[in-house]
Amino acid sequence: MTYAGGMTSHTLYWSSNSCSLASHLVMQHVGADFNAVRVNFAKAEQRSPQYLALNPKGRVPVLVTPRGILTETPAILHYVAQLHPQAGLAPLDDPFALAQLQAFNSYLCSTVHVHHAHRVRGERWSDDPAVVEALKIKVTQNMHDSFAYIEQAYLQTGPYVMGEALSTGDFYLFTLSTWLAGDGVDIRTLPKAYAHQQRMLQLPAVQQVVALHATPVA
Ligand SMILES: N[C@@H](CCC(=O)N[C@@H](CS)C(=O)NCC(=O)O)C(=O)O
Repeated sequence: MTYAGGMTSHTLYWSSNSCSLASHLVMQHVGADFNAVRVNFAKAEQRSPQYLALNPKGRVPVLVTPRGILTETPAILHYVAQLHPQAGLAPLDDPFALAQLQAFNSYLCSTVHVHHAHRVRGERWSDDPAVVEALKIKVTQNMHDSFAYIEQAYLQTGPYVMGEALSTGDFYLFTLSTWLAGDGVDIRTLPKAYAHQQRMLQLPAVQQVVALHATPVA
């Protein structure tokens, strides 16, 4: 990981197989001018003194902006949508629809992501190896049920989370859908979520960033 100097442009810190994919996808899709810095989790770079000086949370994503850093995926997604209104990734002039989108992104962040973390980050909740193992027990069920809820509540009327309009929520949902196989959920058993994932994979920005995230760490 090489640290970006200066604060004159936007720099996204990302890691493969992480929620930072959502921010990366949205920034690429809107054509944002930004630098991208890969953080190597295998080397625990997110816990290095240099990284903790940037983000004391020790997590990705981090977006370095001219006014300071931003963390938390929903905040970054909304910031990018606001800076690039022409991309139409959020209903910026409709308070209710915007609140609906914020609710969706908050659900992914505070609930679905946390279900997944019980499989891969159990040590956050306990130092006891038996407890860490036990925390994995309901991951498959919880991830399945969350995506089944999303299908029923969001993917009934249109191909996208917000119906006919592509939004930040679609890139975020796509990101979490890439975790399902590892969490023991076959996405093909969730036909609307599967169709959504396949539709998102048609977008050039998704293809480019997914390919980048799949490259081995140097
Ligand atoms: N609520 C945060 C969660 C950030 C987060 O947990 N990121 C994970 C990757 S998905 C991470 O950096 N994990 C590193 C670690 O736990 O050491 C967000 O949505 O941005």
